[in-house]
Amino acid sequence: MRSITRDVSDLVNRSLDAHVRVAVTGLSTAGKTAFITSLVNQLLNSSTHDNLPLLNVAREGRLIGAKRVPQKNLLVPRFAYDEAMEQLSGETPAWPTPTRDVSEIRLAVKYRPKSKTRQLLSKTSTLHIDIVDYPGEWLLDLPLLEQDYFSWSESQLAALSGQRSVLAEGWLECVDQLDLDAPANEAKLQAISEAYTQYLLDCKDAGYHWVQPGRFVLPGDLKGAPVLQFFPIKKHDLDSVVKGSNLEMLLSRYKEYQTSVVKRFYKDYFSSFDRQIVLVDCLTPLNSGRESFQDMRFAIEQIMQSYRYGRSSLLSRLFAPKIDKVLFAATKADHVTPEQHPPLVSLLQKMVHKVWQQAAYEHIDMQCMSIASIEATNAGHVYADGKMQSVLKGATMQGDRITVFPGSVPKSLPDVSFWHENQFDFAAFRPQQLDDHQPLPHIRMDKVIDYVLGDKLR
Ligand SMILES: Nc1nc2c(ncn2[C@@H]2O[C@H](COP(=O)(O)OP(=O)(O)OP(=O)(O)O)[C@@H](O)[C@H]2O)c(=O)[nH]1
Ligand SMILES: [Mg+2]
Repeated sequence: MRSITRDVSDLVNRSLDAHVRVAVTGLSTAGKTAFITSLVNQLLNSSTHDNLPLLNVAREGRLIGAKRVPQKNLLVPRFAYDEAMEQLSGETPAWPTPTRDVSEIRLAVKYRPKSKTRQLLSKTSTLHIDIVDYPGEWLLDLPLLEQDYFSWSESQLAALSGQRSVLAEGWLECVDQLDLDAPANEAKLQAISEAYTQYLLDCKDAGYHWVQPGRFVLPGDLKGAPVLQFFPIKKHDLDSVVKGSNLEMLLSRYKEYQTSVVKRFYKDYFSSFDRQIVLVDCLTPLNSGRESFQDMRFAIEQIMQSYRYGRSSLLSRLFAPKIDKVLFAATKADHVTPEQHPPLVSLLQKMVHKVWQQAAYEHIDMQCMSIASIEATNAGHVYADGKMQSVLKGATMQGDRITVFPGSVPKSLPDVSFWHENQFDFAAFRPQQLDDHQPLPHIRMDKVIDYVLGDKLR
């Protein structure tokens, strides 16, 4: 009899258990690896520490604990949590190594349900969470699906202004020398593609964020594959493509890129996500100046196109997207003093405003927050020039202790005069030394978890 009761209870339990796929993205160095490391660390520590006061399920005493479980998707590399923690907790704490590809990790979170009906069915429930890390650069490729090779080439050439045009000189010269109608020469096409890829990498190094095609700079497992060997060309007549020519090969590679790289990503990954976190580092571009900031803003606008899926949108025509909540988080908030956090959120809101309105219309819930996944500084006050001044204390990457006021964050999109008048100096900090078995110090990770997962933990 008892075993039947247990069987029934197991069955009910299983049907109550839920599963959610949370995707984390952002342009490179936005803070994805630090964020996921902290997210996992906070949940794993939730049973033994009071580290998530703003998370309702924890505050209400219903959160039992979390553990790691083997991921279900065996084709995707594992997120390197242990390696990241090892680096952060070393004698000289270091930031986790930059990553280049998609990866994932799975957690099981056990909790006591809140609703009376659910309580009657089972005392505890488990939420399985897949957390997926993928480069935001891949989302910059969405417009490629609606462009043919010639219009894409045109858009690439049209973007060659400012420093980009200087960086592009090398590959443009190679393209000039290529006879598009000559028989296909794979070695030649490879050499020009390499020069073009180098130009894209140089753009990234120069602080540009809108760098497309995204896979050229972050190829993942496609490194060296011919599908990444094409480049924009100057005008050519569409009707006169010679069979077996260089042009024909370029056209077919572009098509293959659209189908097996861009479309495949949206169909295989993007379509499986339930919730999306987009991390944005607003502070580094503010540090780097106007061109870098404008470019980042443009890239974020492009990224947001992937969340505009009205019924007639490109993505809805490809598959049924199911992301119903998107969180935009301004990362590294510990780089500025606490009273700068509201302007930082306001700045991010202004950046995403246009698409936000549209998303609300399509019933996708969006939020903006400022966070520090791993807090590397301590905020305090000093008395200077006859008044109290808000400051940050931390260690530089070289390990020197410093006390600084890094500057004010503009609460709306900065105009031209702003760049003349303001001096930003957001220094990079080394992670703080961790006390044994203490969770990673953070700012508002609990608020993030509550927004993204709170409704699944009721
Ligand atoms: N102070 C502070 N710095 C951070 C925080 N998160 C990230 N950083 C800094 O930003 C750098 C990049 O963070 P990552 O987490 O590696 O960023 P990513 O988006 O995974 O970058 P890629 O893997 O290169 O795409 C780190 O090396 C840190 O220097 C944070 O919460 N606080
Ligand atoms: Mg990373």
